Amino acid sequence: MSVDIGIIGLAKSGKTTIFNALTKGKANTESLTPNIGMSKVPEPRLKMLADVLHPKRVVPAEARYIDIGASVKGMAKDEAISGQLLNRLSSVEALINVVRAFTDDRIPHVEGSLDVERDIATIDLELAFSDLAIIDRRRERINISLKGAKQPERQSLLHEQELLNKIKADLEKEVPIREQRLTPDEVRTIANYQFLSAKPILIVVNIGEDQLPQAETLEAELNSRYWRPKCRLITLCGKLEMELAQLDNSDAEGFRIELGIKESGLDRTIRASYELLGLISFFSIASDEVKAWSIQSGTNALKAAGKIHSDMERGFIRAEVISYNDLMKCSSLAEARKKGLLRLEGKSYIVQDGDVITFLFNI
Ligand SMILES: Nc1nc2c(ncn2[C@@H]2O[C@H](COP(=O)(O)OP(=O)(O)OP(=O)(O)O)[C@@H](O)[C@H]2O)c(=O)[nH]1
Ligand SMILES: [Mg+2]
Repeated sequence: MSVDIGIIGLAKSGKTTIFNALTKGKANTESLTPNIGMSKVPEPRLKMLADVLHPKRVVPAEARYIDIGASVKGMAKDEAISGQLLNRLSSVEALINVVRAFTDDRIPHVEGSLDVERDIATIDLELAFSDLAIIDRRRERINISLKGAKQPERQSLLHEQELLNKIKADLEKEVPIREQRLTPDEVRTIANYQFLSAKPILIVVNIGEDQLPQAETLEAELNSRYWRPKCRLITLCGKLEMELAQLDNSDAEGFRIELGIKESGLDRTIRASYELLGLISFFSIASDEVKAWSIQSGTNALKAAGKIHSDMERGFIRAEVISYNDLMKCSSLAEARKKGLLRLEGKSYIVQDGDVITFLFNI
């Protein structure tokens, strides 16, 4: 199971370019059809684990990127487009909003001028429009249902109506749902609607190659002005990252050092998305295979097993756990066992970042 991330933004902001950079893809930037691609989640600890455990196979976790192939601007106005886009976007776990900062006279900016903050606000407004349309439809249905409803259904409908009214009022004040203060109960009540403005969002400011020397300052400056809950902002040179993604790793690394880029666009994007989503990695070892998995921080061993296979969750007996750091102090798993570094944990054990786990289960 992968982490799904949707790429949105204004027209010609560099969505497909960034999609190609992230997935090492070669999608045609001229085409307006949606692109879906996978990328391996960079995890340097996997290689170190392979050196100690000598598995036959090492399998990284994966992220799936969906480039919707259209501007989300105006989508709320066109029901056909909005229906299609919504279908693609509603199930993703996070959004990447690609905002143009590069200058290129051959590619006119759709809004006539460069303005990062205006474009961020434009997209937020579109997401809010889309959510408002869903809320209005639901409110109508609630009104109809209320006519014949008896307790306790009536009570729960009224409760939902009140919550939707509150969310609507805040959306109309241009506060996206991700910034609204909702109780865990309220979050659960609206989870099924998969509101777009509720999703964590990573703003990728797409800079030109000429802006590379200022990339860090620009990122720090925008971040200080634009700090929001469930939101991160990074700068990235999409065009360059796309070109580097087509090279083999060592060549790309060489160019990066020359250009003074400390970390690849893919690494930075994934790291920021993981922070945004509160994801951590654990590693499973089974039948000569070491696999990396991404889970929400705070997940227990039972649910972590279920991420691998539903049988493992159903037949869960115990988890044999060692932290990555402890394992690195040994030359093999056998040595770690001899030293007593492996722990047996039950269903409710909270999996920690870097845990190396063998699940014991029966089916
Ligand atoms: N100079 C420069 N051009 C870029 C950069 N990033 C993207 N472009 C160019 O901008 C144009 C639009 O990029 P795309 O990646 O197709 O943008 P998009 O958001 O997918 O566009 P649509 O899908 O048509 O809305 C392409 O010609 C890219 O080559 C950049 O960092 N610098
Ligand atoms: Mg495109």
